[in-house]
Amino acid sequence: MSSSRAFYVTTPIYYVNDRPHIGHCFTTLVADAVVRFERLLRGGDGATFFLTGTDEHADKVVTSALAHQSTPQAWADQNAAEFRKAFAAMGFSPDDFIRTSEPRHKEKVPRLIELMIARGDVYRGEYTGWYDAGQEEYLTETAAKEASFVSPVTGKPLQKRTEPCWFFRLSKFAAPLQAHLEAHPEFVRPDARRAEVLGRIRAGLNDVPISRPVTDDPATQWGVRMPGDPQSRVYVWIDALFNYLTAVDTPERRPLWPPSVQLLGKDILWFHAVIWPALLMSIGEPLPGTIWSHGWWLAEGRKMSKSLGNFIAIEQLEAYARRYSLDALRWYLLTQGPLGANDADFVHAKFVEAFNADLANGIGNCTSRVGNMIGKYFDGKLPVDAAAAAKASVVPGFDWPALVAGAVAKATAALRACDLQGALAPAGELVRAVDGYINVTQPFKVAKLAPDDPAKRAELAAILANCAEALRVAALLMSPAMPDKMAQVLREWSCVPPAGAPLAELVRLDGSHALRAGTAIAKGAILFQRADPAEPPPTAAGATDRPSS
Ligand code: ME8
Repeated sequence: MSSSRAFYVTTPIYYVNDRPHIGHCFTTLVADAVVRFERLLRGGDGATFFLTGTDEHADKVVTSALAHQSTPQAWADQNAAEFRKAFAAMGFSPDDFIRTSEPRHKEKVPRLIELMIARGDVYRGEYTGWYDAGQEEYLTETAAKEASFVSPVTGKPLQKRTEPCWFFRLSKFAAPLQAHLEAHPEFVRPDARRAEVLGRIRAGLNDVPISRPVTDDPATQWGVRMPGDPQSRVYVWIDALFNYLTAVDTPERRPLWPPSVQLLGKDILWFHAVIWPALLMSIGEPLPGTIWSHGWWLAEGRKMSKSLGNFIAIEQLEAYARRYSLDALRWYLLTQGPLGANDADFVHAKFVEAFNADLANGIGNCTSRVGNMIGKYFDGKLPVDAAAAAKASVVPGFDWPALVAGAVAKATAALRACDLQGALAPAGELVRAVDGYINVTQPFKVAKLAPDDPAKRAELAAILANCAEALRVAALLMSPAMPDKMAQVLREWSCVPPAGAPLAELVRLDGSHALRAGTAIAKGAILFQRADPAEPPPTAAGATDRPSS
């Protein structure tokens, strides 16, 4: 993630045949936290832009619409609204939500394809292959054979089909793609995925079909027509990938291009790490900085699927948010989720464990301890400048300016390396250091001597100011994951950062944002109440049989 230019992050655009579930919310949450972190780092210095949206021209949208006595557009409207609602409930802050059925997108796709035709990269031919109707994807002869001619995803038989078709000359881009991946290790994250993609590119790339025929079947009439060929429509994947470009193809937004980070699940890595950059090379556009592909959320150890009916639905996430707070849910998903190459299981016991350890007994308990002591011993006012306290109270092992600067540097470096869990971890380390410091310095004992001893009173003041300042920075570093709860702490401690100040400025001890003597530190409401591990998982009260595919 480069810091010099605008920061543009995208999520996949989601199919609207179905309603949102944990997977869709997770990728979008990661994007939300990453962009909030970038805003924090940059302050007002340089724009950030966060795009999400829906992919609407899939055949399965038509099938699903017809099954519900609806039209594709009405069905897409209804489900796109469900995605917007779910994303609002998760506290996401996208700058735009693109739908591929919108004119701003539909009108641009044929122009981009015309450009590829003019370059000789798109040509007419005939395609015979094994079609996976559920996935709307052709499998190569080898892949179909390996899968025993049934869909590896749905288990339904593959269909052998021959159809007139437009092809994209993907083979032409094998060498430049390979060179790009070799020269830019950051282009595909994590590394295991990059190795996978490189291996496949080195084995050679075939040209790929990018159109589907239009027939009397209503399912084939939904979608964007190939330019100059009303009998063909653009394959939904090509239509969908272009959304990242069409959304910012306006004079004001053009400087955002290309995306800094594109987030997606491992299921669609091939389209994003191979087809997408090849399309961009063909139309002469610069490539995105990083394609970041995460693993799967599993439910009780199993892949979530329609046939198993074990999707963790938005209603269940909402039940967790109601019971433990939205920020606790965000924290769990982000810190225990499948951000790297591995999958992660959604397990209630693990949720409660992380909730108690990191939140109730962690940042929650620590801010309340420090707030209470400042309340009790100093009338709720910080007794001394944090900068002076750092010099006054030198305890072996607790060099606060170094600990705080180290946490900020570690978080920043991790974020730049697309390691969000690494970026969130240093805040927790700071909280643990504050707990350790309280154990060593024992402010409650110092307080007993303070009334008669000015030196002890100064010591107590310095201890508490050091704690408060470290926790202020911890709250800032946790705020991309938990915007509401951390804003609550910063409000109660009268240190809400001014808009536009970059993190480096906010955390400088000798700067104007460090805590000052006299700052009101309210005891505040309990942030996270410890949870009983024996309590059953919250249930989606009032979950009804809402329309789905
Ligand atoms: O593929 N765990 O849309 P889609 C984690 N429209 N993430 C998951 C997940 C899980 N179990 N299940 C889904 C499409 N996801 C296309 C994309 S982009 C130009 C077109 C997330 O609705 C993950 O990000 O099937 C995955 O890549 C995406 O949802 C697939 O969403």
